[in-house]
Amino acid sequence: MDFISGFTTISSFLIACILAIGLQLSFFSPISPDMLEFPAISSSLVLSNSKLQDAEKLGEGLLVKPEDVTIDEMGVLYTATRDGWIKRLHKNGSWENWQWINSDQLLGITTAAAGGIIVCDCEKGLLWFTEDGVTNLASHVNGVKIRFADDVIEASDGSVYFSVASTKFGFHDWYLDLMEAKPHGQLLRYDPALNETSVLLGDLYFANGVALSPNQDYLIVCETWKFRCLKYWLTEEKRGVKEVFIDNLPGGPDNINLAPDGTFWIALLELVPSRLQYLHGSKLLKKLLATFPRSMIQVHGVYEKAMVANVGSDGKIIKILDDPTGKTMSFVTSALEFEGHLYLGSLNSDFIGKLPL
Ligand SMILES: [Ca+2]
Ligand SMILES: [Ca+2]
Repeated sequence: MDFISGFTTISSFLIACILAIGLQLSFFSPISPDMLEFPAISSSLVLSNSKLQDAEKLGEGLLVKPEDVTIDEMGVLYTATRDGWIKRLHKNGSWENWQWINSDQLLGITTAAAGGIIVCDCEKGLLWFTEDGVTNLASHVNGVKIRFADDVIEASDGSVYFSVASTKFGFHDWYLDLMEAKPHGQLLRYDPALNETSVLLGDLYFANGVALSPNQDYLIVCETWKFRCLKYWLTEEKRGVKEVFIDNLPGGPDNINLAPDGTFWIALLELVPSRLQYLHGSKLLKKLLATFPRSMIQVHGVYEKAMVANVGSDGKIIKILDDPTGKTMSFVTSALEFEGHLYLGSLNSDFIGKLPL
């Protein structure tokens, strides 16, 4: 009798556990995932050269996770850090705490023709910082609050193009958007003449870096979870046409910047270590993992290495620079070329990397 009642107790316990896990997965998982497909990468691209390990550390200890970098025509470098500061580096090598806002979510930045810089804030939308303070250029689109604005570029006609990485998840939950692998991203345009913001493209897989072509006939927007960047045409004849600019990138593209020679620099994220790729093939496993946020850190590999790609205007990779072990830098999110050097932003460093080219 004792044996039977013990067996019944264990069975009941196991059934309760299975039911609890089932309920957890069905009702409480924060994501409703799709499979994430990984591109076939040509083996020549995965050869490591460790070049990013030679980067010099600018402002080490002063900068909390500087995601993006921009340099104005006077050669002053700006970056936005997790403590809400817009900091700038003068030509004489001195750092200045220039402007502050109560936000730990300032991402992409660009210089503005009218002076100052335009900054993406994941909570407030699009901000314009000048010597006089800050102006909120765009906080809503189609009556909906803009969240997770990610990268921005200003065209010569005054239009400001910017990306929204995810309309579902916030900056601190970006990895949930990765696990869900659904297209919650957008490309937006702010029109300063009308003071209006409109959606140019929806259904993007984590819309991230935004750049303009040298003669501004098209825009590039990168889709991180698709390992690709798209062209969005701006000319009269082709306005609104969407094409693939580059795909099968050897990492998830983050910010993109036009280089002086008309090529582009794209920062690439190590989204998933190869040993964990199988996780993205199981919706059930993804649902389970997403209920334990701390375990997610093991699933993506952005803290393990850094990689940037130089890509021609024909969408072909020219060269790749990397730090395969994260010795000097990991989680590099932006690469900007200026006067023969590459300036590198990162969400896992306390400095800007500077590399002679
Ligand atoms: Ca930028
Ligand atoms: Ca970004």
